[in-house]
Amino acid sequence: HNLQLSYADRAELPNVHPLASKLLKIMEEKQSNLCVSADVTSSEELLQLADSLGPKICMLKTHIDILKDCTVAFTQKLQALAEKHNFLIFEDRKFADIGNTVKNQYEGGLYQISSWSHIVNAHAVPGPGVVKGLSAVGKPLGRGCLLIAQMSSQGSLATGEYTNAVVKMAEEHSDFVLGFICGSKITKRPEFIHMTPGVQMQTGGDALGQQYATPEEVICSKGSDVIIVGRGVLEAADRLKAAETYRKSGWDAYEKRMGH
Ligand code: BMP
Repeated sequence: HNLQLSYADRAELPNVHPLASKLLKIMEEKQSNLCVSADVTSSEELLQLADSLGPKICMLKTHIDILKDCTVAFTQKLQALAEKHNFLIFEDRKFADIGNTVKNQYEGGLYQISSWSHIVNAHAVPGPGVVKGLSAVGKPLGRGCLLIAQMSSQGSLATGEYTNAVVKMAEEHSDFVLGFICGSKITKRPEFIHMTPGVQMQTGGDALGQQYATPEEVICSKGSDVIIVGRGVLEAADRLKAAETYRKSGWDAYEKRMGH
């Protein structure tokens, strides 16, 4: 019956991660459980997307390493847009190495991800050291992390016992881990955020193993919290209109789940 707790209620839970609380409040305020996956290759285009879609989204997901022209000025402008439109930035880096290495990858290199991204994610496959390494960098900065518990792609190995072990790892590091990448609700603890990629209005997939569910299925039937939409928005003739369609569809599914 935790499904009945509203986003706003969950934001006030005593053990909620501060960033999860912030996200839940943004979602309630903007009536949006939509995270747009800004998978474009030009930083100018990404900034334009962030500025135009900003009012519709609770979060913007990036793959910084697919940009052909990333600069420090770009990440500063992106942060300013996140402030302006009140959304969080999630760099989908999928860290997956020993603690000492991910620490360096998170803080340094070309992208200095910890300096601009509120949220990152990690595979649990290396064991808890990956979370400890990321936490050493991110926690002092007030950052948070999602663990990849399931994947949307066909033939994913992240299932069953693996998924259960990821949930346990998150519970043991809830000072830094605020939720999951997953296909459905995988823990009853309402402090954790469930975020689901592989979302389009039409089910089906792409030629490389991606599999899609609808916003209604993901939020209402599967009990997830946030829909992550890339090409459903990016390949639309009118991206702003498409983003509004996904926002409304995700929000209506949430209202339905709440019994409103
Ligand atoms: P699209 O909606 O265009 O299929 O894009 C999905 C986005 O979510 C991509 O950026 C992809 O890297 C990411 N993603 C995914 O599709 N499935 C997962 O299990 C995890 C992901 O991060």
